[in-house]
Amino acid sequence: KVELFPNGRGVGQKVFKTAGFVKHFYEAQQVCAQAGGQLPSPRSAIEKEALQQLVEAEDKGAAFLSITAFWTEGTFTYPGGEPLVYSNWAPGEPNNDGGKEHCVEILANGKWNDIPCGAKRLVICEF
Ligand code: GN1
Ligand code: CA
Repeated sequence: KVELFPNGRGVGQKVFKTAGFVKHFYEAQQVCAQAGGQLPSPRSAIEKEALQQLVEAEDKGAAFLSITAFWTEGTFTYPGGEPLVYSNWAPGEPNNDGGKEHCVEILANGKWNDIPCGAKRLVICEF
């Protein structure tokens, strides 16, 4: 437990840990892969809440999720194309604003919003 304080959270078999910096989506993906993890795929409200706590505590704005609509325009999936089993979209989202929002952020209130993958967001990895 001690190694998770203050920038990590354990939920069941999963651990979420923030890198403490912001990156574009593709760099964020690489950061997590190089660390032996991946970007977060929250599959339940309890996992969402753990991520929300990290976003709130880090106070560097929203964080990227692993979820994208890159291969399947309009349909968000986990990496590899698996359909979502849980979502927590903000009201009116995903709206594909400007037709260019294929990545997803989790806000400090826990809600999700689709954003451009070129935006910089807090890096949290899932292990
Ligand atoms: C933001 O900046 P604006 O209002 O065009 C957001 C969108 C949201 C929208 C909700 C880069 O768009 O993803 O859908 O607010 N864009 C970014 O009003 O965060
Ligand atoms: Ca959006």
